[in-house]
Amino acid sequence: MTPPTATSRSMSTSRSARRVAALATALALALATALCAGACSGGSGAPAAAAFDGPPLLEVTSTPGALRLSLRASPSPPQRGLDELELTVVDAAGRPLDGLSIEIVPWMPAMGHGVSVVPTIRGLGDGVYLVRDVSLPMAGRWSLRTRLTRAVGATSPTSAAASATETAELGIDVE
Ligand SMILES: [Cu+2]
Repeated sequence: MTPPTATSRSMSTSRSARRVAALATALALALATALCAGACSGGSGAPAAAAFDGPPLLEVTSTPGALRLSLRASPSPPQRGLDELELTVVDAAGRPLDGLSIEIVPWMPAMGHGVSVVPTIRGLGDGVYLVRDVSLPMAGRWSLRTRLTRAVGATSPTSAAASATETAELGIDVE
């Protein structure tokens, strides 16, 4: 084995020096990013994902009773404006239900009005559905009128696949 020449040794030294400098730059950037995540608000980049920590705001059984729903909000408790909700749906045996077709209509019972914004709902798996653009423009009691439809399969070899609809009123207080 031939020892490295002086030239190649100095080249490799400057290469590793450059690597150290690059690493230091990367660390400085990472630190700045971490600090910014804690202190900056409304900066550029992707919006922070909503957090749905803690116990549900409410848990209800649907009508006629096939499903159990639990609801979390972000922010929690819900604030006036556009909110995000996380709806978890399981069957009577506690199994998560995916593939449901869900409709949610915000309604203010005391004043007899709804809203013009239609929430968007996306299944995330494990019976969890992300509900965005939930417009709650006034403080007070709201009812989220919810319809959940699922395919229940053909009842006989000659009949078409059927569906079953369950409903629920999710009452929430908006600050
Ligand atoms: Cu109102």
